[in-house]
Amino acid sequence: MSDSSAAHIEGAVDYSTKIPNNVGLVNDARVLKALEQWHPGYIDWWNAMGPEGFQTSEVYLRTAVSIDPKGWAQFGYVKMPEYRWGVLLAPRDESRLVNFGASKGEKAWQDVPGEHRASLRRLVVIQGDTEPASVEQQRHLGATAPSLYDMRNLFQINVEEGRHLWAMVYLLHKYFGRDGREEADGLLQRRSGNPDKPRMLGAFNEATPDWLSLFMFTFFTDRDGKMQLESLAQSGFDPMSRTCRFMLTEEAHHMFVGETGVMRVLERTCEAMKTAGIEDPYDISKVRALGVIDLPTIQKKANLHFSLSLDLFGSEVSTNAANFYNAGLKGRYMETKIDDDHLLTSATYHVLKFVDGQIKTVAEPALTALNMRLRDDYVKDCQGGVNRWNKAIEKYGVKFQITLPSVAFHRHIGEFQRIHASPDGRLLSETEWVKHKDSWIPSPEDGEFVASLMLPCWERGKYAHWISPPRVGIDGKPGDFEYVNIDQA
Ligand code: BYC
Ligand code: FE
Ligand code: FE
Repeated sequence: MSDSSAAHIEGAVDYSTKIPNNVGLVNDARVLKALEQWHPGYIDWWNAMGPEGFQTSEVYLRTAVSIDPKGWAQFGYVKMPEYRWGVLLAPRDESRLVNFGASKGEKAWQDVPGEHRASLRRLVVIQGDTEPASVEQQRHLGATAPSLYDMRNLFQINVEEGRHLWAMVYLLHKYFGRDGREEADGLLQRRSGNPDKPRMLGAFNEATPDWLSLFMFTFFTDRDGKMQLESLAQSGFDPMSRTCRFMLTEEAHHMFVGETGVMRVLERTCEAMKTAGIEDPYDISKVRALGVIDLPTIQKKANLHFSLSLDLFGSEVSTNAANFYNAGLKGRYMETKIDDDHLLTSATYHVLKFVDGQIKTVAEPALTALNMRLRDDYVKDCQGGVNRWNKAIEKYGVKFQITLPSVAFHRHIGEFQRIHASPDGRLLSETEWVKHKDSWIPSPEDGEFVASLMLPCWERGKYAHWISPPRVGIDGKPGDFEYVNIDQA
């Protein structure tokens, strides 16, 4: 039996080709060749723009060896540039249909319908662009990792975002011919934050200066990733759906790192306050003197990353979104669980808008309000995590709660981009905004303070002073496990 036959066992990944895959690349010479040609450019990009330093360190990473949810991961020491980035799709369901839009009821498409080619390519490219962007944004963080455990989690996320890029590049090469190839090359050319060749979406050109930002990013921005992937997983274009479904299994870990990361920072701060007998969370200088991050600064970071992530949903009212839905390309969150006609030709949806100088709820056609709807689902999902943070603060008896700011706060896309609003949703003049903004989003001084705590802590089993150790290790490993073996040079 040849290695390649493994690809035909349900869920198995074929490692015989240069690009591990479960899509039968061994029998698809054209696409295999295209991906092999794209590979060196990817490795060059990874070496130039991936994690800075540590490229020769052994990192305890999980690699997908199967797509069976129960047994897909295998853990072991890997040097990041040698990670086996693969093309992995969830299994095909022969009976799957297009479940919404004008083509509802047709068999799911195995090829790109000609009339939807441009829209679909755009969705694939935008999705693909965010993945390397996040790696670029996070590339400096290894140097200040608060523990080997955290460093390993960062690198795990980075290699998986790299794999998500591969996932989109596969679709481009397989289904979009020459322009797909050009787009795949473009994904390696744009750079986060570069004014001449920026990444496509706003939040992916922002800096991730410190580890608290990383945790907020993986909580809020990776969660946008989850919502977008969930709606693309509904796609009538079956390869897109299958690709996104597998990506979602990896996304869960990214959000876990974010939620538990922020949680550990909150716990450490509350614990230090309690020990020192500080009751007022706003006594910032006293709290900072303990070497931990004060709660109001954590709130400001949440405000910033939440508002940047809301921008990723596009305009509240969007004909693009309506067209994507009508075309059967991008559905709603949990589309098939929703009890309605899945056409939305006559339905309405409540949208928050800025009308006559006021923030108001307006009924809009549900089709054009799909971005708003997905954003609402997103906000609910965020709130769940925030509630868990607040329970932890409560346990320490500290009188403080993290809140999600108004969706009108600090926006750069959509209805509220031209106004200023406070976190509790009051309209503000330009002067008021300028006067107060430093108390709502991190000021340069806050940034300097947080940066001053970002000292590397790379001893086995040790954690930086400003963050609590995790409750459990990765892959059942003990707290003092050597998650990254730095000295492998
Ligand atoms: N920045 O009708 P509109 C992830 C553009 S994150 C810059 O308002 P639409 C990840 C828009 O492109 C998930 N430009 O919005 C997380 C359009 O341009 P054109 C990524 C923006 O199109 C962490 C114009 O404004 N995946 O995976 O309905 C780590 C008017 O558009 C922005 C996706 O986003 C912005 N924020 O919705 C790693 C899924 N917002 O066409 C990874 C694919 C809008 O006039 N993308 N514009 O030139 C989409 O579904 C949609 O493109 C969007 C925008 C939801 C992003
Ligand atoms: Fe991703
Ligand atoms: Fe992610």
